[in-house]
Amino acid sequence: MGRLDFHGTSLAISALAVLLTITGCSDGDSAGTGGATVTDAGVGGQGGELLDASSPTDAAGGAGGAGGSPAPVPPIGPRPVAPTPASSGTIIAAPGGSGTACTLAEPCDLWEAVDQAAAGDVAFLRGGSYDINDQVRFSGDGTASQPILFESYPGELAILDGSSVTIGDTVTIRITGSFYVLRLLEIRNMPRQGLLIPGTDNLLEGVRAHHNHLTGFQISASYDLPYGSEASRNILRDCVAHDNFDEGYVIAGFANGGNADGISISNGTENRVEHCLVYQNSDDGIDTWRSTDGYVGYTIAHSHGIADGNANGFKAGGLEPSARTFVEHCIAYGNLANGIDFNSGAEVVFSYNTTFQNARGFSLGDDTEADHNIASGDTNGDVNSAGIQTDNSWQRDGTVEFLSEDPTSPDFLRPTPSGGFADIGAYAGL
Ligand SMILES: [Ca+2]
Ligand SMILES: [Ca+2]
Repeated sequence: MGRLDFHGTSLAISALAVLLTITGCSDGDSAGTGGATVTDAGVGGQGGELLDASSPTDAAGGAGGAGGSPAPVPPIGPRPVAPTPASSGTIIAAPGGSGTACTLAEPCDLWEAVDQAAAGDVAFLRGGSYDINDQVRFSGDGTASQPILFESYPGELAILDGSSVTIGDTVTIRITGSFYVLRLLEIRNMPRQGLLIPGTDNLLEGVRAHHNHLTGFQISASYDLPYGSEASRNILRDCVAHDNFDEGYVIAGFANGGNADGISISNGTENRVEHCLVYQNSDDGIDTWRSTDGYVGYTIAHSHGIADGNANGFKAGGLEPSARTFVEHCIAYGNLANGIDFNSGAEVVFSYNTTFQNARGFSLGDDTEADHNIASGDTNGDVNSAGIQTDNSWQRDGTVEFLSEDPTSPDFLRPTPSGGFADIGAYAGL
């Protein structure tokens, strides 16, 4: 089965355009394509050149289109992420960097910057593509007040690209340490996961992972209990994961599409996904598998399911001890299986979400709580007959009408004000 092209990817591109508009750079793959296949044409060819701010031109959705007025901040999905001021930089790396000075005049390479960065450092990566042909290990420890920050140099875009490594190779980018902050970076074409996070208390903001050969962002360490000392309390905020896929490979750990999610929280506790966008990954959008007390909010998942992928938008649990995943103000549409699925997680809560045109809207277990959700146009029905269901759209009279069913519209899946459903679903109160 090919990629599901559900209304194209213009909503995603629109959100990304907002992101890039604010950061003042464009990676060149959003402009004018409009289709399902995002090819990154042009980025590689630019080598180490600085990416230029002149063409955040996609304009999908028309937000901020003509007069240069700022695009409205979307209440759900990625929001603009403001760059850290250049004057804060303490370490500078560049694609062609060398030596150990790590200054603007003499930038070092990525690995030297990673080695040198300690609590309180601000490491800027100059724009361009970094060939990730060796392990990258963020293994230090920052603190809550003095994190270790890595970010694209203001106005530029640093791309960590694994395409020179054979698919299935074990070269990875990992955060094994704690209190790292990674902002405004792009990670693509890695031979397995885009970014692995076995560490704790890290923050990703405005990071984009795509076309990696397993999951885009995976928080994962061991399944040993009690959870908390690894793979815990990490936050992904305003991040995008798309077109991560593992179909067609016969390699241990790959599953012909079935193991590449947008964001996986495989174990650990109290991890959070906020205001993210995931689409066209081969397995699920967001999968909290065997984690506990996870939070997923204000996030969009669409068009999942390629080859043998499970094809859920949000999968809120899995094997024991998975429990208490909380999903609120999220939108799932165009996924080939369930929009939002408890997947045998214990004590899962789905509150104020909207599903649209998935196979089924919601899949609940006996102890799942589902309240104030909207399901519409899901071909196999709104919900199964299980769980604790309170004031959801299917429990009300009438039919949900939306202001728009066009993903490029800012009113996509927002209920009509007087239709009797505006007080529930993902947009309630927003
Ligand atoms: Ca799977
Ligand atoms: Ca999965």
